[in-house]
Amino acid sequence: MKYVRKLAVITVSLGTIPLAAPAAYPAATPASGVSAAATTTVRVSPGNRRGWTSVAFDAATNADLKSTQSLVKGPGRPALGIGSLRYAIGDNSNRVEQFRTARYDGKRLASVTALKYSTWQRSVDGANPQQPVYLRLNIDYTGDNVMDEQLYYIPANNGTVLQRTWQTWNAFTGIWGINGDDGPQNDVTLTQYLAAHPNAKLVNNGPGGAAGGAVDFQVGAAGANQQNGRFFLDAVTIGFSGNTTIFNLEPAT
Ligand SMILES: [Ca+2]
Ligand SMILES: [Ca+2]
Repeated sequence: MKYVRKLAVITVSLGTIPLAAPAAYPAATPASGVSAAATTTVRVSPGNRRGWTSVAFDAATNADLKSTQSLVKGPGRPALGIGSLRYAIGDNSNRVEQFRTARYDGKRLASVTALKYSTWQRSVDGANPQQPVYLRLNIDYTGDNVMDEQLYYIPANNGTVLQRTWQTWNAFTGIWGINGDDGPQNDVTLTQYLAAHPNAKLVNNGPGGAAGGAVDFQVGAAGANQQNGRFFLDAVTIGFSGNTTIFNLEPAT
């Protein structure tokens, strides 16, 4: 059941952005136990998935399905490296394919400083243009570690979707649906969401997939928009408190 939650538009700061020390002064040394902001690129491959799992379920029956996902070469020139994660959806428009991780569970939404990813997709039967992989975050805002809402970043609400073309989506600065996709007019920014739920944090589990995790790049359950299509994901970029990890999805070598 979709519903629309009205959120006050209040500007709040999404975390603290460290300022660079003036050139004339020596750079401050981080306090013990505090790591300096950094960006790290890691390779996700069949032999080392870095905490990411591929699961699938049927949205109509809630039955687990065998995932169709695989790490493959291409298509075209991926955002990073030579490959990407491939999802396949056939005739069953209730199939939901999830690429999830629990590695960020428990972290505060307010400390997110980067959320970005790249997509490519095509229709198999040519009947309908396909929509890109979307991003779902499971949120607890009451502090009991039980999910209250889900935030959905839907690329089509954030720009023009192209077929058979790599595109990069900046979900951190984009607009999000609450508990589904009610169109861009009802979406909120993370800043707006945090104004209403300042203690929001990422939480396991949410519907679908015994092996869960709050951060989930998924396809499916989108009617003809994600049916009989092939979908690809790469360059998943996630940052908290200025520390950013770029996951380069790659096939086995
Ligand atoms: Ca790649
Ligand atoms: Ca809760």
